[in-house]
Amino acid sequence: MKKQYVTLNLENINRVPVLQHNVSYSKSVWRYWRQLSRLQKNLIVTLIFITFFFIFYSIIFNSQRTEKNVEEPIVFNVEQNQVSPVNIDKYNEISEIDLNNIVEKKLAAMNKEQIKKKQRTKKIISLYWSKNNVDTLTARQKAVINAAKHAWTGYKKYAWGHDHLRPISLTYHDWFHLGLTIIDSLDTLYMMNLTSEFNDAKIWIENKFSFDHYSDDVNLFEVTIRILGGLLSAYHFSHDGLFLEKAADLGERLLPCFTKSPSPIPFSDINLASRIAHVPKWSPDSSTSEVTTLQLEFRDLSRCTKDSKFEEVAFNVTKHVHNLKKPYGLVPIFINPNTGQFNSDSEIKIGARGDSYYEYLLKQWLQTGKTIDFLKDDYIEAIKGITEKLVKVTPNKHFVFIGELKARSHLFSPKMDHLTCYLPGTLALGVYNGMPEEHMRLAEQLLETCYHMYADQPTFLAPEISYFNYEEKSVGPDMYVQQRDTHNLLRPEFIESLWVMYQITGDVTYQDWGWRVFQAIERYSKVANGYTSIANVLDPNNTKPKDLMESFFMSETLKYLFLLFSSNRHFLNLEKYVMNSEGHPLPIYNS
Ligand code: DMJ
Repeated sequence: MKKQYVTLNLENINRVPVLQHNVSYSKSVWRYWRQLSRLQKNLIVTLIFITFFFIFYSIIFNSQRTEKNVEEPIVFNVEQNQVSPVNIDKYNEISEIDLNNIVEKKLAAMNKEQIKKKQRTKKIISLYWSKNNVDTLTARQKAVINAAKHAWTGYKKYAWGHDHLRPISLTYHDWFHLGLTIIDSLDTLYMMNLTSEFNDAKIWIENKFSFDHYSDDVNLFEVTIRILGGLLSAYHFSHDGLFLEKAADLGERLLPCFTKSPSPIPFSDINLASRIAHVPKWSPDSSTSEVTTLQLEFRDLSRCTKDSKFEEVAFNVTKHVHNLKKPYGLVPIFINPNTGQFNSDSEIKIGARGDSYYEYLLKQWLQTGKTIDFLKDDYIEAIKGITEKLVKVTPNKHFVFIGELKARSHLFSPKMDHLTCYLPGTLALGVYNGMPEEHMRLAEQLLETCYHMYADQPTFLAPEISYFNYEEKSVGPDMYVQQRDTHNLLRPEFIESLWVMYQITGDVTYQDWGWRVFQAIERYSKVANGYTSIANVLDPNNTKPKDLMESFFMSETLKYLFLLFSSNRHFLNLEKYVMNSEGHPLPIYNS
């Protein structure tokens, strides 16, 4: 059948009456205007002029504000599907309590489903940012947040609930089967205001994180600094009891390491389900840095739970080591839990297995409000020992570096682990808190050497270990890398020291150094689904990705970069918090 169309002339239907209406309307306005007196006319013209002026002014003013915001963004709540973006400028002058009230009002205006979602979010957003530490994000911080989101997205997609992401094979790696990356990331996500990610982590902890399911042996030190430390700092930031509950459960399960040992030195390994503690499979000894790097976390757990047993057992270790004879105030890197004595055949070093003994002397002293004198004395003596026995300078480039004393002979070895680069930050923190001024000079010199560990490689990424030629007549380069040490695990120590130095001195050079390292990470370690350690820092065209993203990349490296790039260098106040060895902030107490 043929279709028939009817054409309606809409133009004619509509136009005529509208036109007529407009004409008659404008005629009546004109008539009315002519009837007005001159004064009335002048008044109306002036009013119209003023109105136009205000409209024009407000358009210009708003456009300037928008431009300003583009330069220095003030959007803090990066995640869109949470409580609407927190405008830091707006909250600059209001107290923490006011901020809570604002969030309360927003919650009240939401529908039930939204409220259900937000109640988990509420605590997260409303507690961290307060009048004193509120800040605006810099462009560099935004870049770090993007990196954290990228790392987290890959982890969530391919390794959720497992310890580490393998970002190239798109699978996971388990060490303790404890979801290490989730818990190690909590406070970093919190500080970055990545609330949706934080909530996902929290829900996992609530529903899946139960030690009864784990039958594996774990390392006391690693689990303490990563899991206990991570849970406790998440608890302090969010005030959410879930984290403390899990921390206390873990603390109880770790206790047999101490209580079953015949000496105050704990066993290094434990089965979290059976609670059987033992020495490591490969040695009768525990690592000295490991047994002396538990105290911040166990003390904090005691203070939070009001149960002193955690603090007591951990502090007994420190007191015991204090009473042992230490060559030059320095500690051999192995100690036996059965005898309670150092293994005198072991090396003395500030890198692996020695490092955080020195760090926790200072930090325990700070955590307890500078009230325990022997910690300060042991620290000062140790730094003196380091300066006299381990610090040397290369002849040409004048690199100040820290070497090691070999096992048995105690002969000097010019080998410096990247791990040692935490020391400049610790030294600076000490000076800031009244330790001898000369420590600062050493801190600056060491930090510069650490910078060269990065800057002198074609990838701008540091190797795991660097060696130095320090003899006057030596012909080789001042600093060099051995083939077996060319890997970079995205470790945090250098960045950590940069942050502390920047916070204390305000010297922006440290920010610029950090930025260069971050750019190198973006260039050589970023892959489509996360970040990877690389095996070769010596060749930009052949970095040999190792397909592993360690949990400390989120807990420390990215967190310290984020803090380093803040325009408010006291964003995280070092007078209120002390960072544990895994970058988890814990509060400072009076005693
Ligand atoms: C982290 O797990 C901690 O910083 C630890 O104290 C030393 N090693 C790694 C990072 O390099």
